[in-house]
Amino acid sequence: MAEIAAEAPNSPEALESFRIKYLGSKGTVKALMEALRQVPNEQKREYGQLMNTLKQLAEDKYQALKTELDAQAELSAATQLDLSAPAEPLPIGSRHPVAVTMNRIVDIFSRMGFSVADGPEIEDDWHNFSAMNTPEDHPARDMQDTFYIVDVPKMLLRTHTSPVQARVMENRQPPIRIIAPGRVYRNETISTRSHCQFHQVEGLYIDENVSFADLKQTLLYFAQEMFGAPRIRLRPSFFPFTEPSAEMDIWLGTDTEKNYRLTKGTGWLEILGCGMVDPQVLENCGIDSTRYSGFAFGMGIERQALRLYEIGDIRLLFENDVRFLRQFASAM
Ligand code: 2NL
Repeated sequence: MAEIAAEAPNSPEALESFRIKYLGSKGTVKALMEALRQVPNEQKREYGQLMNTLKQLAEDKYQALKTELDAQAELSAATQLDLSAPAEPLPIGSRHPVAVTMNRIVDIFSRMGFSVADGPEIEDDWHNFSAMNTPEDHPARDMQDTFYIVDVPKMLLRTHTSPVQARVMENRQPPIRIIAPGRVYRNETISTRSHCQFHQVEGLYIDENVSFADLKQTLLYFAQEMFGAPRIRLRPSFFPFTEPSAEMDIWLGTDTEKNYRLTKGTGWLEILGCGMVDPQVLENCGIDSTRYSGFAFGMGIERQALRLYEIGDIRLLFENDVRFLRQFASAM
C-alpha cells in the first residue's frame, strides 16, 4: 500500500505503466487476488478486505491522476495556440459568367441614365401578357410554352422581364428610363438534364418626343461599348408590344474564320429585339399615348455570354462545374 501511495506518474506514458503494473491482467492486484485461494479459511475474510482496500486505492489513484493529466494536456494545447498565426486561406468564389455579362450590360445603360428596376418572378397574367398586348390565343400563352401555377391559372412564372416595366409604368409617369435584368422561365427543353430558366435584360425609355432615331443611337452606343462593334443594322420584325419592331444585328465582318462561321458568311450577328412601344401598351399601363412615346428592347443574356467568352455549349452555364467557373475568376 505504501508502494502505491509513493507512486507519482507524471506523464500519460508513466500513468499507463502504473495501470499495467497494478491493475493490468498480469498486475499486482490480480496476482494477490490469485493468492487469496492459498490463504487459510479463517484468515480469508481479513485478507479479502485488505485486498479490496488495496484495489480501491490503486483505482482511485489511477482515476485522480488521469483526470489531472487530461486537464494539463488540454491547458497546454490551449496555451500553444498561436493567435498571431495567419488564417488558413479560404477558397474565394468568382462571379458567374452570366452575372458578369449582365453587370456589363447594366453598367453601359447606367452611363446613359437608365436605372435598374426589378419585380416578382411569379407574375399574373395581366402584367406578363395582357398589358403587353399579347392576345388570348397567342402561342406564347400556351401551356406548352409557359409554366402556370397549379390551381391558380392566372399566375405564372414570368416569360420575360416586361412585367417589371409594366409595373413601373403603372406606378409613375414619364420620363421613364429603366433597365430590367433578371430571370425568366420558358417551358422548353434545352437538354434532358437542364431546366428552363434564362436571363434577360429589357430596357424602356418613355418621354415626350422619343423617336426611332433615339432608339437607334442608344443601341449603337450599346453595341460599340459592349462588343466594340463599329456598326449596327436594324431589320424589320414583329413583337406584340412594339410597333414598328426590329431585330438589331452588329457588324463583325468575315475577316476571320471565327466571324465567318458565327455570322454564317454574312458578317452580321443578331443581338437583340427592339421597337417603339405600342401606344396600346402605354394606355394599358396608364400612360397617355397622345403625349408620350418611347422605345423598348430585350435580349437574352446566356447568348451574349456564350459569344463574349467564346463558350461552345450553353449547358456549361447551368452545370456549375467549378473547373469551368474558375476560368472566370478574374472577369468579375
Ligand atoms: C427579344 C425581344 C423585346 C421588348 C422586348 C418591351 C417592354 C415594354 C414595352 C414594349 Cl414594357 N416592349 N420589351 C420590346 C421589344 C423586344 O425583346 O428578343 N428578347 C429576348
